[in-house]
Amino acid sequence: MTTRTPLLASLITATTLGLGSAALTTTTDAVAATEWDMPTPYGDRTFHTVNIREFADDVAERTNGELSITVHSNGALIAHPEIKNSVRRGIVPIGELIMSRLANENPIFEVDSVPYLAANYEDARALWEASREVIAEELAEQRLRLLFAVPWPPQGIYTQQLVETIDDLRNLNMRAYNVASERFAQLAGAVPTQVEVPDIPTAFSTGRVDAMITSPATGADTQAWDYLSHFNHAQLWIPKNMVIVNEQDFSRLDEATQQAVLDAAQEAERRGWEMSRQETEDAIQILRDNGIEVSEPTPELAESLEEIGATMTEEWGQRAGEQGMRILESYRQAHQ
Ligand code: PCA
Repeated sequence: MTTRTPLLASLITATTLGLGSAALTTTTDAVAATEWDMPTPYGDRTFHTVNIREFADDVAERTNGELSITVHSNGALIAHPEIKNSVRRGIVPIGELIMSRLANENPIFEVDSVPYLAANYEDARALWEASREVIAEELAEQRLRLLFAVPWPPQGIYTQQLVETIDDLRNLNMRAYNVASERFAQLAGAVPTQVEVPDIPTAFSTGRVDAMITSPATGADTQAWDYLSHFNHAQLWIPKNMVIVNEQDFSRLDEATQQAVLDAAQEAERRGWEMSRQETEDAIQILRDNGIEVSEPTPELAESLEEIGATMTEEWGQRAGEQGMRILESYRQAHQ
């Protein structure tokens, strides 16, 4: 053989390596396997990502490989702010994002980020059950199907010094990730800056921020001990990530495959809630082991945090309107 076209050359190489056979046989199969790319915003260490990879494996298994989902973590394929619209437009069929990122579209998406409305797992579960339908309906209007949602551990405050009163947060540059964490920083007299998780280490090392609100999980995943010394386990709220799928892509799957996705999603949600609880304890221990001082709010700080919570609850209520009231009403009923 003398010359080959590059395409032919790569085809021959692929076939020699045994990579070509699958591609060649699928053309003769009755149904070709479907491949989905799935962008997610957080890194591989994060339990959400671990859970989503298990979800993808589960889907492959339940469908005998008819639907194969490739997870692209850490915002590598699509950055967090673009994930929702990319799924809506069908650029990718499926993706993960934090629900409260959509607060600017509709305040119901940030009901899980109102301080102290549901700050332990039982309440967070009850709030999710009270809000799931309204949130799913809202997404359905954009031809998006909500598959599952999994909470982060409760949110606390990371700083470079001990925080005993709210005044200790004054004028700090505080990293935020949604409208609620931004508003919280403002009400605490700090200066909020939005930073995505993959950018946290750089934001601290360049001095752009010197404090943050997040979970023990994200603190441990981003090795907070490299640039912070204190974690206050204030348990402000329990935000959730959600996995959404483009309805048109979903409807193109045959019925059995659709059902397999729904079953795997239900299982991922159950598993994810358990992982999250476990992660709270594990991550706090990791923080301690690496020299972070972990404390609970002093009575004085707790009082100020509750005041901020009351203000934010009122503000949310004013914004959230009829849909918000529907959620609060069924949440209250679940509490009785
Ligand atoms: N980690 C994500 C969202 C909430 C959390 O615990 C973050 O810090 O952006």
